[in-house]
Amino acid sequence: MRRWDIFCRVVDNFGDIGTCWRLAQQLANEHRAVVRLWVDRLESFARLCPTVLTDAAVQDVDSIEIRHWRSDFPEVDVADVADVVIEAFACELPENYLAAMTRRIVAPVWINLEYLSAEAWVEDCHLLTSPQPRSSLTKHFFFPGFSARTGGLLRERDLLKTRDAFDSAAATEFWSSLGIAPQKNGEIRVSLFCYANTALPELVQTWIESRNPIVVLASQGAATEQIAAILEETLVPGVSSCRQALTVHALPFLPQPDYDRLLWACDVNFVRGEDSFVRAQWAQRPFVWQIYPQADEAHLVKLEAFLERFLEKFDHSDVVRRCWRAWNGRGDIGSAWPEFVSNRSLIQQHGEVWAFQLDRLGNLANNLSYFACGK
Ligand code: TRH
Repeated sequence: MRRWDIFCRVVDNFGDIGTCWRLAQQLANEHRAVVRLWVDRLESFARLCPTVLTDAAVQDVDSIEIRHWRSDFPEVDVADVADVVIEAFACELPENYLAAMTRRIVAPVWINLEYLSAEAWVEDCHLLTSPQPRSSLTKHFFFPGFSARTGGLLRERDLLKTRDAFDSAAATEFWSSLGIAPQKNGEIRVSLFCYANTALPELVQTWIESRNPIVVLASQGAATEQIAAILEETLVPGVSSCRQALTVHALPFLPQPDYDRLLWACDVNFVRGEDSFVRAQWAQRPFVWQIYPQADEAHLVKLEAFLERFLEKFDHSDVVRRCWRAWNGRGDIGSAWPEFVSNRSLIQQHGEVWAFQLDRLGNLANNLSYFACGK
């Protein structure tokens, strides 16, 4: 099972390519797999991996072959089909590639890698198969998740070791690379990566009036744009903006490894979507999740499903629940935030226990590789 093709369509935002890129690297680095990553929008990819060229049909980055997935997908020779084919997030394989898969003497292992959810039904659907009526192919559904009956979460072999080695000297060096002063005593550093969020104006006001100095590292895009509108200021990377207790630094879009470091260096992380949400759990710092909004508020069910699992063994669960719900449009962030931040050391301890539990489940790339080898 040496050759893997991963197909990724960027629906919107960065989570699809962020996840596929991490998976590709882990398979190549830790499983000696020969990986090709097919991506339709190279511009999105280049934001989190600046060495990616946006105009190359084929390029190698970190020993992974990146192919631009264009709508006019060429004819595929049967010898060019990989042993394992990952269709990320039900992106639908190109017709020509699918046709070549059916012509292979040994059928490739075809896996649909699904979105992450903590809901109970995921355990019943993980590894379900879908035999294809017009060919000998079978599609397998592979669900990431938070229990041993799912595929687990992406985590590189050395991630926790690297994170533990990230000490205050490394943090100071990291801040300096961003042109930001080291953290002062008593100051609380908060990273902010979010979607449009109606709770943000009230949260910003709470930060302005806070007793402790609050330094906010706002990600490029919705976070920076909304804070700029709230403060009625222009926010650009390299220039900070202060209002009483609050200092805001607008960040550039960071390369993915630096985004991880940001999560390790901050006291509290506001994350969103899927991949930053997972990385915040491995960072083991208190975090607040804005879930990707869906029609009919289906996302709120997913939010509660995660809270249920995450907080099952935490005595101060209400503090987290109130803050997360308020951040997702259900409740008052102005009262929930002070309570959350003053309990942050307990929340952090809980996060460490949680990450330890997750770690014992193995990880998604290993589980995928093990599954593919067994087919
Ligand atoms: O960008 P997202 O909102 O992606 C979302 C979710 O994945 C959602 O489930 C999906 O349906 C939707 O896209 C289409 O949030 P996410 O998942 O956290 O992905 C962001 C990626 O960008 C992640 O890999 C971290 C990376 N990143 C950087 O590399 N640098 C940065 O500066 C920032 C802010 C993020």
